[in-house]
Amino acid sequence: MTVQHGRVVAAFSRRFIVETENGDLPCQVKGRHLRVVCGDRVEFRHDGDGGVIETVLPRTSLLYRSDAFKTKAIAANVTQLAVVVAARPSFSMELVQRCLLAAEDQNIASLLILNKADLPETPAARERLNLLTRIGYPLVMLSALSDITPLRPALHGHTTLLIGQSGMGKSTLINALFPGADVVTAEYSEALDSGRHTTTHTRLHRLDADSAVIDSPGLQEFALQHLNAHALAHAFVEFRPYLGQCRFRDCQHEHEPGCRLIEAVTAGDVSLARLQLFQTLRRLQHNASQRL
Ligand SMILES: Nc1nc2c(ncn2[C@@H]2O[C@H](COP(=O)(O)OP(=O)(O)OP(=O)(O)O)[C@@H](O)[C@H]2O)c(=O)[nH]1
Ligand SMILES: [Mg+2]
Ligand SMILES: [Zn+2]
Repeated sequence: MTVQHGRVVAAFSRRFIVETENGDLPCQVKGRHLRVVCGDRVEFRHDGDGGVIETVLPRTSLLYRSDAFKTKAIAANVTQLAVVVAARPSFSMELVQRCLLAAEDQNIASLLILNKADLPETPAARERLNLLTRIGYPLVMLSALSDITPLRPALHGHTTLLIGQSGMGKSTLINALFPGADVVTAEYSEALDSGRHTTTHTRLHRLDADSAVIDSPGLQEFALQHLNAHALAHAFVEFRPYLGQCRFRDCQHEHEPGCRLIEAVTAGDVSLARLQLFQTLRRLQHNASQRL
């Protein structure tokens, strides 16, 4: 059997579904060391009713989150991250920003989706996002239950990963985009169990030859231990013009004299909330690296 090319559309622990020229094929992986992630482009061979993945082709990006103990790959070859939020249940601005920082580190474009625009609390949620729209992140406001046309142009030509807390409506968006997908969605009930999420696997859905959208399980945390202080600072896009300009080469942007970032905050060109988030994350990162 000859080697064929395909794309991994779903990854379970050791089983995968690969999109091939002739439809979806259940696959296993050859050997124990090959790490395969949803979105990977692979070489596989047919084997009985299924296939065996033999090679993972070079990735253009690998999005992962980590803590001090482990890293967990979410998806490969993503070209755009869409962070989905809604007015209800309430969302964490810090979590949204952590997702954006991870994307910046991988040079992945990002966009914000404010879903459930039908909810009366939406203007207040929109206001909270000003911190990010002000520095250039595009925002699409829509209601997945009624009309997703505002999102379509943003998806064209991209592999877009939908990410966000549970209950924001990621799977509802998938169902609106892919009428045949029939993904399970559910009312989010904090009273029932705050740790619950409806989607349990990452899944790639093909929109057209050049575009795909990936659904992922709701996030409760998104650690960034894999970013060192330098990478972290560069992931704050609006910091970039000031980096390397401080008086001290090893400036931590805390209270050093001649810190260009602190000056930018004083001048109102960088928001204090963003510098504070940087400082919080840098300290977390520093403490974790001391422990290892
Ligand atoms: N009012 C309103 N409700 C919505 C909208 N979109 C989704 N919902 C509801 O929000 C709830 C959660 O939707 P899901 O699509 O399951 O959320 P999810 O982000 O996929 O959640 P996880 O899979 O747990 O991460 C469901 O009850 C949806 O019907 C919307 O535009 N307006
Ligand atoms: Mg879901
Ligand atoms: Zn500085």
